[in-house]
Amino acid sequence: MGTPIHERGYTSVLVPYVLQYPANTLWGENTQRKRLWRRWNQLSRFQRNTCLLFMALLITLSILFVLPNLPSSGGLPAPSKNEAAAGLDTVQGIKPSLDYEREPEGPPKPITQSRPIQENFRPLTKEEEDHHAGKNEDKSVNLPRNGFDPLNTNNKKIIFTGPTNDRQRAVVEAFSHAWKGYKTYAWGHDHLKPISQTYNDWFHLGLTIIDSLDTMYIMGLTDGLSPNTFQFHKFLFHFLSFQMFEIEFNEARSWVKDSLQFNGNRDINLFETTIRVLGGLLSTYHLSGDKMFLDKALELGLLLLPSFKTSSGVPYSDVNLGTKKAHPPKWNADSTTSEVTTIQLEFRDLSRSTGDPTFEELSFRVSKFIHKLPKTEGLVPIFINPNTGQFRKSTITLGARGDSYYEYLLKQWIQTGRTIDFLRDDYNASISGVKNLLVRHSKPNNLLFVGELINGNDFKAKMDHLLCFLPGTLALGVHYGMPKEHLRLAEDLLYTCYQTYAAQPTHLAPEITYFNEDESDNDMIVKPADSHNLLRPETVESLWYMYHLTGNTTYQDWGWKIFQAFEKFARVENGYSSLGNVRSVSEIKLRDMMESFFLGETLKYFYLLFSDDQKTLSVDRYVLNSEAHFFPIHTSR
Ligand code: DMJ
Repeated sequence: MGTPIHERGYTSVLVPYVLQYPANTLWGENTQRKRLWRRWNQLSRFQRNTCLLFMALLITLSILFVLPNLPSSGGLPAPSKNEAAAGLDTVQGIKPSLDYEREPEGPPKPITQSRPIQENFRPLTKEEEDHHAGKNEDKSVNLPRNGFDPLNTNNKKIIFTGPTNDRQRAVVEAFSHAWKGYKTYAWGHDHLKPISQTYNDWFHLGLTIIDSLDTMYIMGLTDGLSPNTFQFHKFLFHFLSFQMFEIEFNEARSWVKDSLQFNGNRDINLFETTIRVLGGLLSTYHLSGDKMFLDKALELGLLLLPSFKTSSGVPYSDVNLGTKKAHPPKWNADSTTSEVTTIQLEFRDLSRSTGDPTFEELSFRVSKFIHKLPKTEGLVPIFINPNTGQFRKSTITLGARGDSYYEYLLKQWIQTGRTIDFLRDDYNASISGVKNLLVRHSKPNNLLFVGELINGNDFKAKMDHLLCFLPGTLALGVHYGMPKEHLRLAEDLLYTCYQTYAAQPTHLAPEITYFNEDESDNDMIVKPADSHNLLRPETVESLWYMYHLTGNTTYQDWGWKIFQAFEKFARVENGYSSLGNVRSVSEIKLRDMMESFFLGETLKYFYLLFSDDQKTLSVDRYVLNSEAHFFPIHTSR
């Protein structure tokens, strides 16, 4: 069902009554034509002139914008069949009907494969086989000094024409709803608090705007008069329906250009700022080709460099933008392992995009340093001291504080054209460690889960929602030639991740789930203190990777169920809110917070998951950072 236009945040323009008739009634019948003519004559001269002015403006704009976009002049792609059938409604959101139902109870069912899952995994090239056989040596980093890798063709601007099906349109509508709330109550601040109609600031960097830039770009929310992004059919649609243009991307761009400031006496977290802000700016630069975003990224990158001034080279967690000094967090002398190892994709990309090797050299030194430290079957503790450079005896987990260490081993290897062998080897060793030490099965339904080693020793059957990034990363690895058995692990684990949603009455997952290994009725246990949902992306992220790489539409259907649950329980009048309790539909206890990653990641992954086009943003062309921002894959180390 279509959403009424007045609910969608457009500004209506008052027009003479005569122009408010639907077009087909207006021009259809003879009698109506006469009536129209009579009404026209009843208008004052001013009203008639205003109408004529509108027509003249329309004709002028048509000439200006239609001609350059005709196919012969290499114009923009024509709207797809679906768009045309939907009446040019690529920006007209459709609110999903909430046919939400509780997932039936019962033992896990195997995924219905639409085709054998391995079919989509391409065979390795000779060069890749040599790498996997360890035939190529690891040589020192060799950066192209002129910025872009000459063999990489991914720096061209891409034009996105908007959603092509109802599920995607529903996601865009959700984005527009969230954006409208953010704009109204939190513009320029980090996060929206949609219930209290105010904002939250963490680093004072407008996190939601920057995290959302490439989402808006990919969703085609780029209408307006910018010659770079103008799409005539959307313009005409808006013009004829007397609405102002939706120009989300352009207004965000203006804010970044004119209002984003990286100064002031305030601490920012190196990791969070890198994945959200540096990542968001660089990704938008690569997709849009707009150098302003690269300039801003460079400005920020330079301010982050003091973090690396430690005796080991392992960075401190925080840096002060005013004093330009870095330091550990107040509560801990150590840095977090996943944080210091989840900045390399972004820093390398900044180096290669600007031609300044400093960023890549400093950040990659951390990876090389950690590569040499002793590990437990490839697994690492969650804390590391930046002064001694040694791990502190602490928990081993692929959940909070451990997760993206493993993710970036694989993704750095892919980003550098699969040329740096120790990254691949450490990744493979860690997945073997996961299988040997952390994978177990619950009772009574045999759900596969990945637990933790407390203090590096004691197994705990606890799994963070954050860990649900792992099926996607495993599938990506198999696509690039990692052992095929990793895919079975990915399938089983993603099934469990989905069950953490489906088992709850809200169909939304809690932050942490415990698994039962003894005889009991329930495989999963959720403690009251862990029963919140922060609108996190990880399960949807893995659903996208698995659909993207296997073509199995079951993953889309699971994603749609989750999306509907967000619509039903997290959507509020002014945006989306995290929930305090997913275990009860009557007591969800809204927490009044919409984190930037809901727009930057969760809605983006939904949009990608439901996309009819899995080629333009393929994992063969881009590697996505930990915050779902896109980086081109290079062909050299
Ligand atoms: C995001 O900021 C990133 O995905 C990060 O890697 C982990 N946490 C949040 C989302 O849950």
